Amino acid sequence: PFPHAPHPDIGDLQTAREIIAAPSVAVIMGSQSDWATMRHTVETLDALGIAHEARIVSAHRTPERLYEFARTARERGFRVIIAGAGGAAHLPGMTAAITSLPVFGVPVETKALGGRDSLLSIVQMPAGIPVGTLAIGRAGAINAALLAAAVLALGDPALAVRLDAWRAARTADVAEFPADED
Ligand code: RP5
Repeated sequence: PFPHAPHPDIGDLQTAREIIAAPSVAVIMGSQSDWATMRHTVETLDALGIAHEARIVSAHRTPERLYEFARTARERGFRVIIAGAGGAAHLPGMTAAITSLPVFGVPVETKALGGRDSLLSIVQMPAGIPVGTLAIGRAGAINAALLAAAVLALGDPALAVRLDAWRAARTADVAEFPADED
C-alpha cells in the first residue's frame, strides 16, 4: 500500500548494517571538565581503529540521561563502556548497575584530593556489580581503551593484529640508554 515503504527484508538488512556499523565502545564522562582526561581514551581508540561514541552523562546532574543511555546501550550495539568521573564518582558504578555490558571506570584527577576520591569511589564496588577500575588520570584513560581493545579483539582477529602492532610500537619506542633531556 505504501510504495516507498521498505520491503521487510530490506528493513532487516538495514538494521543489520546499522548494528555492524555502530560504534562498539561508548566513552562516557560526568562533565565537560573530564574531557581533558577522557580525550586520551578516544585518541587511543582512534589509533587502534575502534569505532566509538563519546558523550557527557552525569549520574547526579542528568540521571535520566544515564538511565536512558545504560538501558539502551546493548541494543544500540555497544560492547564495552568506558566511564570517566571525578570526586564522588558514581557514574561507572551506576552504569554497571543498569547494564551487564563490561564497564571500565577511569578515576579523573581532582583538585581537592588528587583523584584518590575518584579512585576509591569507583573501585570499591560491592560484590555483584563489577567495574574494572583503571589508574587515576591519563594512564587510566589510555589503558581503558587498550583493555576495551583486548576484549573486542577476542572476537576480531584484525583488531588483535592492530593491538599487537600498537604494543610492539610502544616497545620499539623505549631507548636502551638514557639521554639528557635539556
Ligand atoms: C563529576 O564531578 C565529574 O565527573 C567531574 O569529574 C567532577 C566535577 O565536575 P564539574 O563541576 O567540573 O562539572 O561529576
